[in-house]
This record gives sequence, structure tokens and C-alpha cells, in this order.
Amino acid sequence: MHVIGTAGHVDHGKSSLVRALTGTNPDRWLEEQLRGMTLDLGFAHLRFEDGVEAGIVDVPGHERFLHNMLAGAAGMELLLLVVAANEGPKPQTLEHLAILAYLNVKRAIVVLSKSDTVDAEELAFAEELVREAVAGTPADGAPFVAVSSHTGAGLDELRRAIHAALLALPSRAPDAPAYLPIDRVFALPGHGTIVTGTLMQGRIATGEHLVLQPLGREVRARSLHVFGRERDVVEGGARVAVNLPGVETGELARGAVLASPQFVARDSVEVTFRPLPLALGLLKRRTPVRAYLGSAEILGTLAFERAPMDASPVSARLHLRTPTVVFPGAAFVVRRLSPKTLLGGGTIAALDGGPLMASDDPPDVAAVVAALASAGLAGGEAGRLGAAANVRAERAEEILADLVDEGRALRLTKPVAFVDGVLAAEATERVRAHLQASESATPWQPGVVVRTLGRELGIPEAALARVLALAAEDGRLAYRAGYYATPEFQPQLTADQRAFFAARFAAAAPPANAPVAHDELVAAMRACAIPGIHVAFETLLAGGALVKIGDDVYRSEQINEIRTKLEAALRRDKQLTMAAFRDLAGTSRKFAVPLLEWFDATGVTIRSGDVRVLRIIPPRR
Ligand SMILES: Nc1nc2c(ncn2[C@@H]2O[C@H](COP(=O)(O)OP(=O)(O)O)[C@@H](O)[C@H]2O)c(=O)[nH]1
Ligand SMILES: [Mg+2]
Repeated sequence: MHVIGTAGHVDHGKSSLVRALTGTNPDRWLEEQLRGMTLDLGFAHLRFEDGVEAGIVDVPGHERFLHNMLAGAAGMELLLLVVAANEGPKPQTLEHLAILAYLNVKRAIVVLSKSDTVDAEELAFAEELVREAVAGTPADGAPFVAVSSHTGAGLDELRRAIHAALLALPSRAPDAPAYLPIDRVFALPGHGTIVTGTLMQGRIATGEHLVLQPLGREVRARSLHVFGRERDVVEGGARVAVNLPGVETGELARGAVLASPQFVARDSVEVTFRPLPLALGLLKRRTPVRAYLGSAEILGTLAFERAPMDASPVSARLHLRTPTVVFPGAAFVVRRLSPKTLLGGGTIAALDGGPLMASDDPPDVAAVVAALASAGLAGGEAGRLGAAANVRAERAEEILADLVDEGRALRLTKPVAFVDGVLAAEATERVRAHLQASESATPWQPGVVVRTLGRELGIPEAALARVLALAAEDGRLAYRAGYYATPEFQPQLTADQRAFFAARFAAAAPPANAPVAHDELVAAMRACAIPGIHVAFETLLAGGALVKIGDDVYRSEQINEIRTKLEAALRRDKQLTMAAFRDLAGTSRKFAVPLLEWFDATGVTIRSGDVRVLRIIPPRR
């Protein structure tokens, strides 16, 4: 389904035309009917015999109500530009065209209205004036149809032109996340709050959970109606009425958005802006604006690197006083605060600033790939990446799963996130190169901790840690005792370093199980002036050759021997007291207590009252 919109000067016959086409008077308010003037948006349903249908949004033509026109203009795809044949183009004819040039109009039909008031010559003259006026606008090259809503002349021809144009319109991204700018809020007795709007993209199903933005309020779409008929599912382009239980009409107003949960409200967005040539002189480096996004009018500031000098598209940042949700590619216009002169418009850039890359991928895959790239090494979770790519969360999950299968993305766990495969591979390669260099410079090192790697390579530690953990899992890097190393690397102590430790631990061998006090060892290392001795000590600890228990350091042989004896004794006697352990280990109580606590901590023994028992390891399933 698609949305047709009217545009044109006040009193040129827009509302009469909509009524003639659909039988519905789009002037909904009593006041409008009494004054004979459209103040707010009107809605009607156009149906053809073959089932083709569309919603019509009828806009006010008076410039005082331009903000209402703007609230309805974002959803229009087929434009009916109405120009009274007896008057020709007027200021709002041109103003509406200037605005619509920035929005989503894909096709246009020019309606020369009130054809009953002019003769053939006047009609031809009016047509000529309009052709000149629409040059370079969305109505340039559009078919012209002369119509009288009073006599019905030309209405059939107009219907045929509309039918053909509707069939030619592209579908509206049904796989994108749902985005429905709300243009009406009212209460229906017995049903509660109803909101209406044009579903700009995506689809909504009955019962679906959505979020009202910028309130951030979760809601359920209890029922969906399209022009009075109940639907289970509606797709992009439809005029929809949604029943939202549990919401008060007072909480909501035109300008709110009913959207898929993956959207995040933001108060600042990157945009591509096209200045209106006439407004160039009004654009400063920071220009206060009224921004029209979806059905909302939001005050804000348009900020440029430097004030634009010509009308070509330029990157800018739109800061908003009230946060709202937007999707990449969404169109907007901005006006001056006062007077409300049109300044220009444009589109929301990719949400995280990443360029969309050219590729053979279908557009939604390419968009997710681009979102992944701009998420950097930290990556992102599927919903966030989908929002940045303007792809529904479920579809984003699918695409990401495929990318993981193809090796183009990596799946991080705890919490789950996806990271660009190329970025991760690059980071891993840089780490490998760094490790190789440092391993050959100081071969006695145990490896490098991730914090040092992050600092040296200028990569945030948290993101790097997650990516390197994956590299360690698939064997591209080794990870031991907190240190990363290349898989081939074996630390090598220098002769001096080895001699130092051999001398220090000469006495600490079975059966004399006395350890070396850690403090003394550190003091000796400080005093010895052997290069790299502290790092070498770390290597011996990380590799398990030395074991620090409490305040003391043991050789691994000592610990292994004590452990063998301990396990044998426990198997035989089922339990062991501290005194028995002390004798068994051939040590004193001073060392026995921390030793046994260490065996508890490393899962060998379990303390049970005053005795230790062997930890029973459950059989593997
Ligand atoms: N003679 C004639 N008058 C028309 C025609 N269409 C609209 N009008 C009159 O023009 C005035 C404005 O029409 P309306 O539809 O409200 O214009 P809008 O402001 O563009 O919506 C009303 O008095 C209508 O009766 C037409 O086809 N022929
Ligand atoms: Mg009207």
C-alpha cells in the first residue's frame, strides 16, 4: 500500500478533489467544514476495483498551517499537485513543491483543478504557467490532468493516472524495523487509545511489542486497522490505526513515533543536508532550526564544519532539543525559527557515521556489513547493528549468522556481540607482529598482557580482550596464565637468570621441602643487577616452574611430590589432619597451613571440620 498526498495553494480545490475521488470529506473538523478551509491533515481511502488501494493525506494549503502539512508530508510517495486552472501557481504551490523536493515523493501528477471555470485557451495558459513553475521540482515531467470536482470532468482520467502511478511505486522496505510517526491520537470509547500514522517502513503484526518514542514506553499493538478494516499484519506504506492498551491519550501527541524496540532515541544525528539555494545566506555554522522528522517538529541546531556556500549536499550534524528516533535514509526538512523560512532538507546519514560500501551484497546485507565496520573492534549486538543498518533485528540476526559462517564477522560471547571479521583479523595480526618483536627482544618474557597490548597498539583494552580471546580459542595466539604469546613461543631465560634461580632454589628440593621466602627472593633480585630478572621470575611463575603459595615460593617438583603423597594418604585413610599433613609433607606447621589451603583452593582437597578429604571429581558424562 502507498500514500498519496495533496499539495497546493489554499482554496485551489484539494479537499474537494479528495472528496470527489473517494467520497470522504477530508475536512474532519467541524470548524474546517464551517470555515470551508483545511486546518489540519485529512485522510481518505482510495480503492480500485482490482484491489489496488492507497491512503490519501490531504494537507492544508494555508501557510499558517504549514507545520500540519509537514507532519503529513513525510509519508507521501505519490503527489497530487493541485493548481486551480483559473488562478495558476501561487506561493504555497511553490512552497509545497520546495518542501516535497526534500521528502519521499517518488511520482507526481499535476491536477489542473476547477476546469469548469475556464475555457480551453485559459486552461492551456494555466498549463503553461504550471509547467514553468514545476521545472526542477518533484512534479517536473509529471502527467497533467484537468479535473472539475463539481462536474466530474477528468476524474476518470485522473483515476487511471493514479492507478498507473501506484503500480509503479517501489515497495517500502518491509524488512526494515517498523517506524510509524504518529499524526493523530484519540480515545475510542471501550477501546482506549488509538494512534494513527503512515507506516514509513517495516511491518507490524497484531500483538507485536513496540516502543513509543521518545517516551521509551513498551506497548503492544492490540489491534490494527487500515481504513476501518481490521488487519493481522500491515506493511510499510499503509495508513494504520493502532490500538494501544494501557496508554493514556494525554501521554502522547503528534510527533511521537511507534517503532520496533531496537530503535534508540537520540538527540543528535549525522545528516546529509541540501541547502535551499534561496536560504544560503541564512545558514550559519550553527543555525537554530525547526526540524521536521516524520510527523514531529523539533527545535534544534544544524551544525556545519563551515557555513555552506552553495546548494550542494553537505555533511552536518543535527542537534535536537528533544530526542527522537530516526532511521538511516529518513528524510527531513528544516525551517528557520522565526520567520519560519524553509532552509533546506536532507537525509539521516548511516547512524554510526560509517559509509555504505559498494559491494555485491543485497542492500540489507551491505547495510549490516557497513554497520559492523563502523561499530569498530568493540562490535555490536544484533539489534543495535540492525538499527544502524535500518534492518529488523530478526533479519539482522540472520544476516550476521551468515556473515559469521562466511568468516566476514566474528561472534563474541558473554555478552553476545558481532565484530567485523576484517577489523578483528587486522587487530590480531598487529598483535602477532607486536608479540613477535617483543619475544625476540626479550625471549625470557612469559608473553604480554592484554592491557599492555592495548596501550602499545592504541586499541581499547576491553574490545581487544574479546577479540584476542577468540584468536586464542582458534589457535592463532597462545594464552597462558594471563599472557598472550605467539603459539610457537617458548620463553628462554638467559644463563645469568637461570643461574640466579638455580642458586636460590638449590636448597628447596625434596626431601627438604623448605620454600624460599618471597620477600627475600625479591630483595635478592633487586640486588643482583641481572637484566630482566623480574620478568624472568614472572615467566617461571606463569609457566608453573615456580609456585607462589602464601608468602613463599616453591619449585614445582616440591609441590608435585607433596601432592602425590597427599593424594595417596587421602585415598588410603579417607581423611587427614593438619598435623598428619605436616609430617607427610616433611615441613613445619608454618608452611603446612598455607600449603593445605592452597590444595583446597586448587581443587585437590576439601576441608571438612578439622580434617581434609579428597575432592571427588565426578565422572565425566
Ligand atoms: N467551480 C469549482 N469550484 C470548486 C472546484 N473544486 C473546489 N471548488 C471550490 O473551491 C473552494 C475551495 O475548495 P477546497 O477543496 O476547500 O480547496 P482546498 O483549500 O485546496 O482544499 C470551495 O469553495 C469549493 O467549492 C471545482 O472543481 N470547480
Ligand atoms: Mg482543503
